[in-house]
Amino acid sequence: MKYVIGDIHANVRELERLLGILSLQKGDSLIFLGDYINKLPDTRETLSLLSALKDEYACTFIKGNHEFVWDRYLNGKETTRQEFLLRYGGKEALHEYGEDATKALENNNISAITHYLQPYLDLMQEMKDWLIVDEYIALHAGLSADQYAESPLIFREENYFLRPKHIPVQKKYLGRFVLVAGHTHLAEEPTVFPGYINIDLGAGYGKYLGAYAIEKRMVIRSDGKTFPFIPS
Ligand SMILES: [Mn+2]
Repeated sequence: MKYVIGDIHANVRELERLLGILSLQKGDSLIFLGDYINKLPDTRETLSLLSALKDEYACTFIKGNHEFVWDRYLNGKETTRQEFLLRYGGKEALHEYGEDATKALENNNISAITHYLQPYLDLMQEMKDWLIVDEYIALHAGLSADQYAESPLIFREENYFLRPKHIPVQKKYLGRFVLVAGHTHLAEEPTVFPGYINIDLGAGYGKYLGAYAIEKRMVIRSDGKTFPFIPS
């Protein structure tokens, strides 16, 4: 089975709960939609669980806007990205490393933060911007109208950040691929259109984590509730 898994934001409890429900088999594939950390404080445990999953299953890690910003900040030394990180959970991500770590973000001490977040940066090395799988394109946020006929897709910064109101949700990419995305927490249930499925079920806000089971054509929520993919 192939599963696309929504935004985790260090909610390792919901990730464990979801994995328990999926009861994975050898040969299963996991496609994570990005935003692995920030907002909730269990950075280390989340990263080590993801790394363990990578050893057991075929995993694809899609890059979210939070990875994009950390990458530009730590690897690209773009200190203007600090504002986003301070605002959207970067301090929470560093909390368990102690006061020096959160201070390092306040002081733009990039080398210190790089040290703390090394496992995150290692994982980032293998991240992709999108993945075509069966009749779907898995990506963090969305595509703009002008990209729906673009092949190969040229990914841009806005594709990590697009909100559903700016995504042509009735259309399919190249006329045949449905977007499976996270990024915007709309509801505790998936939001479904003919060309767009949103599975950010709010793990970053202490709510649920969702997985889209491709062969079953249904979203499985971390409490066990399921939602068939029936486009509105
Ligand atoms: Mn996001």
